[in-house]
Amino acid sequence: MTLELYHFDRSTAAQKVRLALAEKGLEWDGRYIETGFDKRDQHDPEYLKLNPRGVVPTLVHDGKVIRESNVILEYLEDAFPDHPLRPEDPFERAEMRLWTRKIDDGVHIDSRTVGQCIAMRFRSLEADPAIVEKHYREMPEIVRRKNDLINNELGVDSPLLPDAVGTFKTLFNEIDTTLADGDWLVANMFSLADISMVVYVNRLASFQMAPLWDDLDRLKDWNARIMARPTYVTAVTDWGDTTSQKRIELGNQAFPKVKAMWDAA
Ligand SMILES: N[C@@H](CCC(=O)N[C@@H](CS)C(=O)NCC(=O)O)C(=O)O
Repeated sequence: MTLELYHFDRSTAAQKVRLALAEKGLEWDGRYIETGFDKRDQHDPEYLKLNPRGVVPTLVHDGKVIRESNVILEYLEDAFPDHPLRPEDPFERAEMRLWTRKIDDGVHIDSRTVGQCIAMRFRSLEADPAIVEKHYREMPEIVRRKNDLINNELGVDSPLLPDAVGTFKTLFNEIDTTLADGDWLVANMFSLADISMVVYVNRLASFQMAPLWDDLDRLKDWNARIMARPTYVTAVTDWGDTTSQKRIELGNQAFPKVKAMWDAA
């Protein structure tokens, strides 16, 4: 049996899959996708055959290609039922899926907007404009391309940012409220719901935004519990991220404006 994962360090969508693989004790071979403007492996024609949207993760299980992180997570549950990360009960399973689908309903794209406006635009601003232009011309996903172009140009003044910040205020409050009923989001077990949400909390924290949710004690405790799991350390923390210093610097600069948006949301 072989499992190959196309991924990169700081990708939230890939972090979820690495975390599930670790929780399930599955061995996998990594295929690292370099997204720097000088490499752009995600737009390589060979990779686009596996993942036409030009994104990670992609899982290849014994030659079968599975895309979309939420689909991959459910596939792993179906193919490898040991160490379940999904409740048995149909109603609880439905509740779990209401959490995971939030990501595809907007959380992921809003996370990209927040990250791009606060910090990640620096990559485009510092690169050769001709290479950046080619990158966006070849980017298969139109929404991502359009949003990035606005966010790269305007940063924290992007008209897309206030709503994206509002998405996280609503989401993090919902997580905090739900945790009043137990340690985990669904069915008193660590599940795909927790895995799917926690990576976004830490994504925003990587941009120095954690003071925004300093009043959400249950969310903070839940986050700390997950980060203390040995699987989180190997699947997420140890992978680090090559842009962390820049994120800290630019995150601190952006904080007052983002806080004003959070307070107004
Ligand atoms: N809906 C997709 C989203 C995947 C996605 O956005 N991946 C990002 C990293 S988190 C990526 O590959 N970005 C590369 C790029 O935008 O060029 C999933 O859940 O698998």
